[in-house]
Amino acid sequence: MTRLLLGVTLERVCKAVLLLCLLHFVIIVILYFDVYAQHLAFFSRFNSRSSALAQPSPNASRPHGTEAPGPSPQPGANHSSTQQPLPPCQEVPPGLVGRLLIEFSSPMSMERVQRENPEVRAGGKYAPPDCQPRQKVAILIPFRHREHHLRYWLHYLHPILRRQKVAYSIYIINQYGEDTFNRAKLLNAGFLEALRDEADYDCFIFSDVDLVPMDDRNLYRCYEQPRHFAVAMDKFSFRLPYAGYFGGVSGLSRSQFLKINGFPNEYWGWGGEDDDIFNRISLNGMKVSRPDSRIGRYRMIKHERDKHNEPNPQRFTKIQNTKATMKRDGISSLQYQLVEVTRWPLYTNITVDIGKPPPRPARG
Ligand code: BGN
Repeated sequence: MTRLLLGVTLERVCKAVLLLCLLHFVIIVILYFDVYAQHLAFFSRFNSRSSALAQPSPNASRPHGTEAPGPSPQPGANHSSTQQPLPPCQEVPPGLVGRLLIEFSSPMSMERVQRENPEVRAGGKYAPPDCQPRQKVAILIPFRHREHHLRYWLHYLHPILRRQKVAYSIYIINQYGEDTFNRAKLLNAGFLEALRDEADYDCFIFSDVDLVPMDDRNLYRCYEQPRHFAVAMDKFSFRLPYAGYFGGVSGLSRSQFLKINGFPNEYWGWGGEDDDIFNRISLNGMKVSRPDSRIGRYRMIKHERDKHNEPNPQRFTKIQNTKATMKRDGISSLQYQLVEVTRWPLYTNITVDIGKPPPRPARG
């Protein structure tokens, strides 16, 4: 009797083990085909992306006064409408790496940057393929004759921004001609031109072309309060040079920017415009927010002082008068001519004629 019972139990155990083995085998077969399919998809994507190097896209140039090209596809637009909607991107992106090694001694070419960033769409646009980004960010870089810096900036920033899981576009706001440089006026023009390109940006980040973040936890997006990102630059021994410093890299949401009437148009040459922006923020009841100085670290690419960007001797008196000037001087009074828009593979180049400083009143 006991033998019979033992036999039956043994038979059941054997059957169960056999069933488990079968199940295991089926799972392995399914997984194998899944990985194989992913491989195929990866290679076909790689092949289709690696064509067409360093050319602006056709019909990209837009001459003086003509209409902006139509809006580009929205974030996640490559995700077909029959598929499930993407989940929202996580508040803290999971793929960040923290501290980064940044150096500017090895040579850099646009072809290399392009080859290493096949995910970036024409005009320097990107949206995460696997989640719905929380913000759509326009990154504006005031520019003239700094191609060498731009190559490094793009080389480092595209991968960082991808890891940060935002939808973004890079706009180079190039000052036409050789008159005195005007950083803040270029950024005002960039704000309007970015919105003419795509009307739904939530956030505008204003970055100098020679500043590269050393930590990808410094998230390029907008916050409850206007953001100052470049809080610990190598040239200032990784400290704020003074409490009200707002230079280098900053970010304002569309409503924060409009609340301060944009940036001043009347700072020609180097210095003071960032202090005026800081004053505008405080005078409008906002408070600058900043990352921790261990995270907001930056390397600056060393360079000679630019021609036609001498220190502005009027800056000392100008920054005393922000309260009186900000209502009349800003995005509301901005005048400029659009010269050309070109969509390059890694950025959109917008050349604007912002004029020249008014003649100084004669002395005596
Ligand atoms: C400040 C400049 C800023 C500049 C920083 C850092 C002025 C205004 C008169 C005091 N401000 O002194 O524009 O970003 O240095 O270089 O010069």
